Amino acid sequence: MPRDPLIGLVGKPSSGKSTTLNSLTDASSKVGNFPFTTIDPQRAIGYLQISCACARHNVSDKCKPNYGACVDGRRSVPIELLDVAGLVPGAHQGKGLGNKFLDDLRHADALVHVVDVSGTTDAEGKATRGYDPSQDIVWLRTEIVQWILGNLMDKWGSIKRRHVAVKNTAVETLQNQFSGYGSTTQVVARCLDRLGLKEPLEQWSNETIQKVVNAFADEKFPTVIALNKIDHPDSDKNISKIAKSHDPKTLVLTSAISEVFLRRLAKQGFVRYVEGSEIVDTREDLIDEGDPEGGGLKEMDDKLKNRVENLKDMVLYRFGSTGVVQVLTRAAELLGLVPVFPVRNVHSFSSGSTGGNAVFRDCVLVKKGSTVGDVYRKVMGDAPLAYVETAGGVRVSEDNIVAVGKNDILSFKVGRAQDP
Ligand SMILES: Nc1nc2c(ncn2[C@@H]2O[C@H](COP(=O)(O)OP(=O)(O)OP(=O)(O)O)[C@@H](O)[C@H]2O)c(=O)[nH]1
Ligand SMILES: [Mg+2]
Repeated sequence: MPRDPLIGLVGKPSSGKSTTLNSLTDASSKVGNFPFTTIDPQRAIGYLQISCACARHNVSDKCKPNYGACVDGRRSVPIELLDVAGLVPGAHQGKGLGNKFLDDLRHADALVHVVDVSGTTDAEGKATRGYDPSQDIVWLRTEIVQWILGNLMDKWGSIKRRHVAVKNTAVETLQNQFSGYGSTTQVVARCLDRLGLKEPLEQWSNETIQKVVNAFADEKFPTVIALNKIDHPDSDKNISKIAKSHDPKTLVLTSAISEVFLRRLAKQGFVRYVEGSEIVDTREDLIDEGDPEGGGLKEMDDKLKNRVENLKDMVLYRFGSTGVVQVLTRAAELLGLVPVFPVRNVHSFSSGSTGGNAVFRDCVLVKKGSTVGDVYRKVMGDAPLAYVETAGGVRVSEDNIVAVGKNDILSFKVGRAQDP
């Protein structure tokens, strides 16, 4: 059965992984229904913001998610996050938490590399000044590639012999080795296609094997680079340097500590804050705008007011937001996640008995290329399926691909008969 997507946060000690995780998981200032946040110290539920199907059907006023929240068509969908601590240069040789760290990674579908872009921590996470954070991007990637490569090369002799003896294809042989990383035949096939290798596997040079492992790392661990601590005055020059040499699609600028701070202030009733946005209103702001009650917000002392003003100037007005919400959006884009809305009734979008006339109670995230049948098995397990309908009462087949706006609202009719 297809698993739920999992996003792993990686990075050296003190880069801000746990702060980022906390900033994304404490969603208690929002309206809605949040039955869980932290599962254990390493795993937590974050909230991915998507456009909800309720918006395009003009039923946002009736949208009531079972999990997460939906405000005017912006929906927060739970997604699982993993804090993978203990990575330092040399981890693949057992330094730091070494292989234990790397084994945790196997379950991740995408990675967020949290980089301390202020340069105030060295490669081991110790306090310093003027460290070049672009080095972290290089060594972390190298660790992952070396880890996969090392595991493969340990056994390459016998892998080759078996490959020849049982006359497997290169895809079959590699998938046997990579299945432990949660790989699939399709992933391995895509890597080999992209490389267009001519020689048979048993003649691959070390250089070729390295190319294959690199391509596999790209496919299996698409990575968002979160340049964190942008609130620090040393960050600017490092950001410009990294921006010159990296694909902008993979970079997000973040201040995790600012997001944690703003969400806490909102929870305590000092500000109104739209998570992930640049909008922070204080009591005075709202009074100025003509609400004599100031939105019912509490008065802040001067020290707190200054901190909020500072944060606006250093982070929100300069960068547009604290960036952490975009981290998940970007990871979801790299993975091509598609939100699918299972409903009982494809005309009213309700869920039948539960929830009255509330619409779009459920939303599941599936990877791009998933079929209607994949979604069915994820939602309903192996119960027999009679037929499936999408919006407008149109029948769809199990083999149809789901995509945003297409076959993404589904009603599964359980039963044996193929025709009603
Ligand atoms: N200025 C600034 N400091 C931050 C930011 N995010 C985190 N920090 C600080 O950096 C330090 C390390 O943050 P953590 O979140 O504990 O780092 P970590 O990556 O989880 O570290 P390990 O658990 O040791 O691997 C803490 O003192 C945080 O307050 C940020 O956006 N800006
Ligand atoms: Mg931590």
